[in-house]
Order: sequence, then structure tokens, then C-alpha cells
Amino acid sequence: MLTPTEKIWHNGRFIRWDEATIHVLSHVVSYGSSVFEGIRCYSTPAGPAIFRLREHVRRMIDSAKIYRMENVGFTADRLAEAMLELVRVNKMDACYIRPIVLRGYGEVGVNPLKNPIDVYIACWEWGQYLGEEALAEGVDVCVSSWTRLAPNTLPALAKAGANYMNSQLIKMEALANGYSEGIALDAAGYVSEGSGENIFVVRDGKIHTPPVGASVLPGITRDAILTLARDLGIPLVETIVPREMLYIADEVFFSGTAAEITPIRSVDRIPVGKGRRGPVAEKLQKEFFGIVNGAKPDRHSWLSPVHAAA
Ligand code: PPE
Repeated sequence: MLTPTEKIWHNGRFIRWDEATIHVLSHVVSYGSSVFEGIRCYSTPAGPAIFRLREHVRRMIDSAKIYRMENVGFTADRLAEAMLELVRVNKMDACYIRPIVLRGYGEVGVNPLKNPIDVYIACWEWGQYLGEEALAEGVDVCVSSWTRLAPNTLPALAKAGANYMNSQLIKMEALANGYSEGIALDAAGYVSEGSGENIFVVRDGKIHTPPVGASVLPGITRDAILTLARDLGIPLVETIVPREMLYIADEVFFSGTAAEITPIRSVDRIPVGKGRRGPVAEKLQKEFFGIVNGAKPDRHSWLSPVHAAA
């Protein structure tokens, strides 16, 4: 269950958690008109630090632009500063930050343009996305009967609330059948992504991940893995991945802000490799967690410290 924090940021000021309510006839409720982000703040020896803050803010502004939300009303710098302030105001250490840009209350009807745009930013403590043991043990997943967003329907590069109706179908079906998560194929039948994660497949020491044209969200953790693989000298290609690659892979793993780097130990009840976390996922986890927890140097400037250096 969600544990409330003290404050939520709304259009430039802090309001109480319980005050952050919207009218039921707000445009977003009927028509799904929101874009949002999910960002993690990690605990480091130098205090809390937000992971890839600029990149998340940029993707949110990109998402808003795709949906013609021109007047988000705040610059990227202002939004980034608001998130740092929010973590400070709520006296949080490690937490998850959820900025949401939504079309609010005013008119009813598909045309969204006359409704105000509201920006909210909340944060709270969020633990392991796919269960306590997931990072070390891996998870059991299925290939979904639902297809990911087809090109030229809902834009996959936008992180829009409405996209998550498709994610919910994938997730609920997986849970109903006893899996932790579902992997969706794209409209051409190639591997796309999980309901809330990007996916990577390893065979013969080389990592494959679906390209941005395969209906995936351009994940910021995905991008971090591309960088870390290069740093570690692990070959990686962005390429079309046929479904059956999942079954014959040595390793498969998810990436995401919430899921971080989660190994997959079986797909459709077929064990992946040795049926547990593999060496490539483990190496990437070590590097990733080393950086975000402040144990290894932040060589790519991925962390924004919440408190000014003493
Ligand atoms: N694909 C989808 C569909 C997705 O929702 C996410 C993030 C990713 C890929 C990975 O992107 P990134 O976080 O930038 O590495 N999913 C977010 C939502 C989770 C939720 O249940 O809410 C997240 O991980 O924060």
C-alpha cells in the first residue's frame, strides 16, 4: 500500500497530500489525456540523489509535445528543481517520483484544447517492483496474447497515461495465469517490451534489445544499460528480436525505473538458460547499483544530489 508523504507539488506550489484531488469531469478521467514520468531517487553516502533527472524531464516534455500540450507552463529546469525541492520538503531519502501532466477540468468532449493543463509531482517510498526476490532470483513471465501499441495508433515514444490501458491488459492476463509479468510483441509479431519494462536477450555473450521502432518506450534505464554494456565491453545490438529467441536465449532480463534490472528465469514455463540469473545480468546489476548507491564513481553524471554539497 502507498504510504502518503507530506506534500505534493502542484503548478508551482506545495499542497498537502490529501489536497491533491481533481474533478471527476477533468478531461483526463474520460479521455486518458495525461503524460507522466517515473523517476527513482537513491540513497547515497552523500545523501539522496535523483537518477537521470534531466533525461526524465526531457522525455516528459517530449511526451507533452507529441500530444500538443504546448503550455506545460514550466521550463525543464524549473521542473527538475521542483523534484529536488519535493524530495527535500518531504524529507525523503530513497523514493520514487511521479510527475504527471494532465488535461484538467473545463470542457467535456474529445477536443482537449480548451482544458487547463495541470502539473503535479508526488513522491513516495517504493520497493521492489516485481517482488522481493526478483533481483537475485529472476521472475517467471509469459508472452502476452495482447500486442503492444501498433505504429500510428498510440505513439509509443510518449509516456502517456492512455498507453497503460494496454499495459494493464498485459499485466492482468499474466497475473491471472500465474506469471509475474507479460512480454508483449509488436504489431509485426516481434518482441517489444514488458507492461512496464524494456527487455534484453543474451545469446553467446551478445545482448540484443528491440529497437525504438518496435513500439517500445525509449527507456532511460535501457539507455543506461546500453552505456554500461559499452563500458564493460559487452557487445550489444538494437535489433528485431523474434519471439523464439526468448526460448533459446542464455539470459533474458527487464530494465525499468521501477524494475531496475530484473532477470527473467522462465518464459512460458520454458527455463531461460540455467533457469536463474545469468552472469551478464549480474554484471550489469553490480555496475548499475554500484553507481546509483554511490559506491562507484558517477562517471556519466547520472545523479543529481538533492542536498547541496556541504
Ligand atoms: N516500457 C514501459 C512500457 C514502461 O512503462 C517503462 C517504465 C519502461 C519501458 C522503462 O522505462 P524507464 O523507466 O525510463 O527505464 N515503467 C515505469 C512505470 C511503472 C509503473 O508501474 O508505474 C517505471 O518503471 O517507473
